[in-house]
Amino acid sequence: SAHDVFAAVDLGASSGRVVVGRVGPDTFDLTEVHRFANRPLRLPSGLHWDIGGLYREILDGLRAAAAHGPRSVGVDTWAVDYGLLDATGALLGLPHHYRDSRTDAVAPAVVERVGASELYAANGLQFLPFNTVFQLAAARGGAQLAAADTLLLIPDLIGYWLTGERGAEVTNASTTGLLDVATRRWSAPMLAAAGVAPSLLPELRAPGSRLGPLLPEAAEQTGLSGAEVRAVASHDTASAVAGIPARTERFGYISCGTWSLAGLELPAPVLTEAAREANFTNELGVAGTTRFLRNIMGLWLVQECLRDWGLIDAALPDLLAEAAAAPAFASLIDAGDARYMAPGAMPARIAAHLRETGQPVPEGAGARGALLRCVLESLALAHRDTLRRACALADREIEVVHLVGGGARNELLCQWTADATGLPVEAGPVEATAIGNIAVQSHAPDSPEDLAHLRALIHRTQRPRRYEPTGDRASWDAAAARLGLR
Ligand code: LFR
Repeated sequence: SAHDVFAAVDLGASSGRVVVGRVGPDTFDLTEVHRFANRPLRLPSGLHWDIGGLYREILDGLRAAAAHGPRSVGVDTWAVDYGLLDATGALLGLPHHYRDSRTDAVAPAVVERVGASELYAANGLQFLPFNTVFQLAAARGGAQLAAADTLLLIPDLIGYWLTGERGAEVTNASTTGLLDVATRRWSAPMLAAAGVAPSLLPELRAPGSRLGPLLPEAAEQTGLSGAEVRAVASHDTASAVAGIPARTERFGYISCGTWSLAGLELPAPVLTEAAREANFTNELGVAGTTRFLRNIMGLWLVQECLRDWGLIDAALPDLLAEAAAAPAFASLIDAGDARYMAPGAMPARIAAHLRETGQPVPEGAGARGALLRCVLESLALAHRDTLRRACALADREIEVVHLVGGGARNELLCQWTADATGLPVEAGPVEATAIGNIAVQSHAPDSPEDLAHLRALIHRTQRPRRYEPTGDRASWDAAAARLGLR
């Protein structure tokens, strides 16, 4: 037929959704059939994902998708986290959340033991305390790891429950720290650094490869008997980058949701000492590309302020209006700072940072709006700094910034990112991740030309909104200088 139908399961750190895509030569229509909250579980054993609850929501979503007759299903989620299976295939305990604190002391100890340069040469990753290699080092000696037969990253775990097939999709595997950045195979030295046996890791598989049909119980619970499951770019950020509606190679991107992932798409990794010192990561993208980027705290800062204030997302528009009216550049924070990683008491943590640095803490009427302004201006400055550094490190120039994900809805953030970078920002699609997920199922891009062709279709059907830089350049330069940023 002229159109094919696909289903995307996209789990983010704060919400999940199931989206149906109708794709044809000039069509790329999305229908969200199910959306649900993702609320972590805090237990005596630490911060965990409620993986059973999430899986039930996925089955419900796939049941809603079944009415549209998808030919295949793909699953993407956040990176690095995993479940452990015993020899019978049963899950051993609840997966830990990457924001759990158990790696806080272990990660620096592993870096100390192995050497930061050695780690970077092997896996090309930015230092994040939650990289899988550090999580495994923290789990070492525990009963679950001792009993484990197979480690599955979250999207691969869901794929296993749906199909019975085990594997490790390579874009997501590239975030673990266990993949060799040069060979794109599991790295024996990195496995040794984590202290795990090579047999724990399943075979790698490429985005676009087939897992198989649904198991009888999954088919029965979803009504999806005809569909098969395909590996997509199962790292959500890899899907989001695939879904960027770029029309030039000279683009930078910000995948802006819970995190802001800012950087460049490159043909090969950049493994210089300067890139390591600037803490840039080389993660794998579709069609053999490298995602050269850095993690910035992102909308997590906003989400955690709202949560602390007992407000829901619906309260945001009023607060954003207050932020727009608050004085510019009154107080600024480093939105790349790992001190904001853990959940809880976000406004107090920001206030403490402002006090330490001798900046005014917003008070009285309009204080929340002013704090939000501080956060959003600081994010725009972090976007600018990260993109400028990426260009310098990779020796590239860009002419446009694509901002995709939930942050594309935030007009202040988009405009300020344009103003701060001095570049036009093309904002949207909000659902770039689901689009990239579906696009890998429909187009299986495996060359830069395929990718450009796909992005042209996405641009025609999901037109981004353009923000021209209009702000006062000198004041953004001065604000960046205050934080010691580029
Ligand atoms: C974004 C993301 C980032 C990764 C972080 C933790 O959702 O996948 O790319 O660094 O979550 O997994």
